[in-house]
Amino acid sequence: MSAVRVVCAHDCPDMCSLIAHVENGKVTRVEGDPDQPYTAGFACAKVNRDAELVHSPERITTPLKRVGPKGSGQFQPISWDAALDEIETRWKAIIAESGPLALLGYAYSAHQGQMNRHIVNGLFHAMGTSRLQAGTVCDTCCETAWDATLGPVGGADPESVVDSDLVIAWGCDLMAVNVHFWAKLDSVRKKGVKVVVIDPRRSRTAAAADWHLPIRIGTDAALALGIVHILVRDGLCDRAYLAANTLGFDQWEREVIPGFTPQRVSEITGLSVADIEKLAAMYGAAKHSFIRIGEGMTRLARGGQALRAVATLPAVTGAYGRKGGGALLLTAGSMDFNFAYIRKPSGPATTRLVNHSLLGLELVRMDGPPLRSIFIGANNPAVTCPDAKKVREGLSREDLFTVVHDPFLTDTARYADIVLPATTYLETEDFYRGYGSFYMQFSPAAVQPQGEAWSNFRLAQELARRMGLTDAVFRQTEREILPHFFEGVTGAVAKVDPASLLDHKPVKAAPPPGPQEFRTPSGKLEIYSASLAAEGVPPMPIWEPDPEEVRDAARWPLRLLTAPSYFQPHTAFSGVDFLRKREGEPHCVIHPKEALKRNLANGQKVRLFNERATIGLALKVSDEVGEGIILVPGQRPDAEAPEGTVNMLCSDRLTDIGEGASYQSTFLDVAAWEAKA
Ligand SMILES: Nc1nc2c(c(=O)[nH]1)N[C@H]1C(S)=C(S)[C@@H](COP(=O)(O)OP(=O)(O)OC[C@H]3O[C@@H](n4cnc5c(=O)[nH]c(N)nc54)[C@H](O)[C@@H]3O)O[C@H]1N2
Ligand SMILES: Nc1nc2c(c(=O)[nH]1)N[C@H]1C(S)=C(S)[C@@H](COP(=O)(O)OP(=O)(O)OC[C@H]3O[C@@H](n4cnc5c(=O)[nH]c(N)nc54)[C@H](O)[C@@H]3O)O[C@H]1N2
Ligand code: SF4
Ligand SMILES: [Mo]
Repeated sequence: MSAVRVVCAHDCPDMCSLIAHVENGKVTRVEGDPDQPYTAGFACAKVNRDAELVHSPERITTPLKRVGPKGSGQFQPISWDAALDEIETRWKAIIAESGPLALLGYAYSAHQGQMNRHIVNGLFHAMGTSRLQAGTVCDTCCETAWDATLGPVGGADPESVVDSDLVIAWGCDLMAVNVHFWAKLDSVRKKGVKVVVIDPRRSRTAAAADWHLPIRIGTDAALALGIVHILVRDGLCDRAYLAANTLGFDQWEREVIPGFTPQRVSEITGLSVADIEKLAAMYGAAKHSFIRIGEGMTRLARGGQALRAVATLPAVTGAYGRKGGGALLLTAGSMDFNFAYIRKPSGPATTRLVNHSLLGLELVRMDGPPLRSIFIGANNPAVTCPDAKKVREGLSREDLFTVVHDPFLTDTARYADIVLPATTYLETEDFYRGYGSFYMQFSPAAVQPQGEAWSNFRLAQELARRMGLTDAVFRQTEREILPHFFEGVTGAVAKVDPASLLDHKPVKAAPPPGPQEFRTPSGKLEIYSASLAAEGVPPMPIWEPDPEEVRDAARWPLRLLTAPSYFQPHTAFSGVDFLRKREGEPHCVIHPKEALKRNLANGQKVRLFNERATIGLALKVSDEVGEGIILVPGQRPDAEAPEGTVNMLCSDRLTDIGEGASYQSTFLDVAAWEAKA
């Protein structure tokens, strides 16, 4: 029996250090590593079961070749050699006939190790194919909006929250997605510091906080502007900080802020004038306020404006300049590694891009050349992409040669011509850096690859060899690549010797304590953004009604709220039976009054429908959400639900900033399953 110090590779801001207990080549148990100060010796409820993920009986053990219609899931086992020979032959023929743009590489974040995450994209970069505009389903809206405001720089250190005097979880369900930050708040709250949650639903975090403001979906910019209105009115702005560190405050104060009176903000957000006043007074009185900004509130049509408005608040009170103050969206911007070494080896600097959200459309529409082959790794777009029906239509094309690399036979893999068995992270060596903390760590594999599984790393290197690529990164080991990540780096990371990471211990590399850095063109926090103005986006944070949303809201009585689920984040844990049961049947939640209107009862099977699709889920009736909302936690595979999956209802419309997915600009209705037309 041995205990191996590893890192959790799931897509999560915390980046826990873990101990994997191994016996006879099997992982028997995974637990938190007590030697990592931030993640502090505990793993979340999901990862506590990762031994069951690695050894799930549902894993694919050999390569598979399709023998039935696309989507049917009929496959027969083949050897790795046969699978790779077929891929090589088909790709070489397609490139000879149509050029490399006819191929699309599609890999994203399910393995957070920087080698296994990026080497697949590096392969397609070097091949000069069409490439994925990665992250649009997730964080490109909030990240681009943050960058337009503060520049490409990390936010506050989550560990600095011990010095805060007010904490706001703004659209962030900490207990689900950032549980170690939540744990940090224990000691802070003992000192009497209040935790406020701004979220349309009473999440577990909201229920456990000091105060929950159930804001209307998509109105956060208005609330932030209303707070600024009151801070200006009551003389609570830090004028010296604003003058020295921001751009455009005067114009914003003159042209935008006057329109956001408490009365108008109350009408927009659904919050009372008294609550808006109270929140602004609390925020104005606090000197070291910390806002943890979630991504959820930016996954809608005007999400970029919401992010910009909220991220500007700490500048108005000067909290960005003080210990324990500021805002945290992501930290990754301040850990400047040279990941281009693996992500962008040789190959053209620019190429044709495919947005995740438009995958279905582009598979059908793209021309000159059309897409003739797609490789999908570490992604389940048939479930997690908006307009999932269109994704499936695209993947159903008989003339599309589809390769899927995954540990499990996902809904996406069912459309593949060739399925390749992937390892899980506990079978890989890799280098990690957090996106919600400032730690880095080099992790060994806990066990050998199970069955015939190959890591992303091994597969990309073998495909590179077969396709005749000569970049060094496709021949080097993980340990040989590691020092290249540190080439030319600046800031705190530059002080770390990569060789010191080989003992597998976590290393912190936070920016030195001090005021929040801004990396915009002006070097200041840009309330007025010339780059947004040039793109035709309102250059100062503002809330405006969205005409398409207004139109759809008139047609459909409910608005979709989509939020991470506790035990089934996206689909990466759907191979763990215990966690599927723990999460329960795929379901939706509506307020008792909405249930009464439709004569629906708790636990019954319902259909959710709009102009795009009809899906079936179980119904939970609860005042966890207000009227006019239907909450669907997580995104679950079709087979687990009565019918379909939530993203079949969502449009592929892109957000105002960063071309992100707009799941929550979805309007629909619900009825008894039997009422199915
Ligand atoms: N358990 C678990 N952990 C996860 C994930 C998961 O699915 N489950 N996902 C992982 C991934 S891929 C990511 S990107 C990260 C981040 O995960 P995110 O998906 O960004 O999660 P949150 O930041 O919590 O944002 C969701 C919260 O925002 C609220 N919300 C939705 N709309 C609005 C709105 O208009 N206004 C306001 N104020 N709030 C709103 C929702 O009710 C919900 O509580 O977490 C990662 N960790
Ligand atoms: N309605 C709605 N949809 C959403 C969201 C939402 O809030 N609402 N959130 C969006 C967000 S934030 C994100 S990030 C996306 C996530 O969407 P996806 O990126 O599709 O994530 P998963 O569903 O977890 O699928 C990851 C797949 O990778 C596989 N995998 C795990 N480890 C490895 C590995 O090492 N190698 C390979 N090859 N495969 C591996 C898993 O088995 C799984 O099938 O979903 C988005 N979809
Ligand atoms: S909290 Fe996040 S990083 Fe930690 S074990 Fe769970 S999924 Fe992994
Ligand atoms: Mo994400």
